[in-house]
Amino acid sequence: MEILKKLPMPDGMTKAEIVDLLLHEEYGYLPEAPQSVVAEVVGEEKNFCAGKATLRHLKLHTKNSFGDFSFPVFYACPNEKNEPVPCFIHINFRNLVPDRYQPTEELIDAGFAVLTVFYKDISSDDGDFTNGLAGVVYPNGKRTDTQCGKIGLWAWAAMRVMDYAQTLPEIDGGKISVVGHSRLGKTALLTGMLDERFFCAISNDSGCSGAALSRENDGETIAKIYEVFPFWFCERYAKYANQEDGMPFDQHYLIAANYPHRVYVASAEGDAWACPKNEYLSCVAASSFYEKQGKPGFVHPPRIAEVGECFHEGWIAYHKRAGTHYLSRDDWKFYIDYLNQHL
Ligand code: GTR
Repeated sequence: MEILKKLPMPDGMTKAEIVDLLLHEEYGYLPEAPQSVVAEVVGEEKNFCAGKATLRHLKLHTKNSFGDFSFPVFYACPNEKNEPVPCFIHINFRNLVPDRYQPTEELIDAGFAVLTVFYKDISSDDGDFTNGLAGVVYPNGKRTDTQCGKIGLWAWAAMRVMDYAQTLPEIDGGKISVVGHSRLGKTALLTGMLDERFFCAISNDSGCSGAALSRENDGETIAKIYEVFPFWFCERYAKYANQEDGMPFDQHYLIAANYPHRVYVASAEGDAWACPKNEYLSCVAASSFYEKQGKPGFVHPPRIAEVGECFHEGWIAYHKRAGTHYLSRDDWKFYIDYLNQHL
């Protein structure tokens, strides 16, 4: 816990200042919000999950000042409901429903709807900025050093799914959470920071440049992530490689800037690359920002979490499960428990 004394703290800053710092230095500025978002139903299965749900294949058409962009979305919603249901927006690694990272029938059984966006339908996971949304935003495939990388583009799409979710009468617009795993957990936290409509942003094993503090990280470092995945971030982020100690922020700023809604960080014990200790300490360090605004922050014991523990009392929540890097049913159970406790 010694590291906590060495961290810069966002407590004297406004949320807008934190957002600007993180966009300018790490993720880059996103394209502006669209003028309109219209959904086209491409396919429908009314008896999905033994008749418990309806699954729709949608195409979301966005009209923007920089150009139009359309992308597919899957939407599964319980058929039986007495009132508008809570919902997940899941930014996923595959365009499958269900998927090993998305146990859709269990989510339906728990009373949740789920909207899924496949990240590569937005733009490829590489340094090519000429395809998908990147190709529309960056017509010659070139960015300035503060324009966003792929994480920002994926987050932009998740917000468009949120725009659509807000129009659905069967969904409770105040009970929508965004969730993603690993690089898409980083994306979920960025989405949560930029979009105050969410109930909770959920980061599953997001690690370096996601939930985990960069200072004294035992797993992935900024130098390592930027060497392999420079296109996830804005180009200015490069200058922090091996310069963590002098950084004017750390990843707890991203957790803190999820205020005014809730934020959930999950770690896996066997996921050393994501540094579970630093994911936990980031929650600890972000707590005072929430507390200053009069919300309970991270309610936790004065030590590092043990395997199997969850801390679900505060507006910052955390669990550490056994096993490796994965978005498992065990993680979803923890999320559903937390949301049911507070929704
Ligand atoms: C790794 C990367 C991590 C994490 C992971 C993933 O290779 O170094 O930061 O994002 O990929 O997204 O699965």
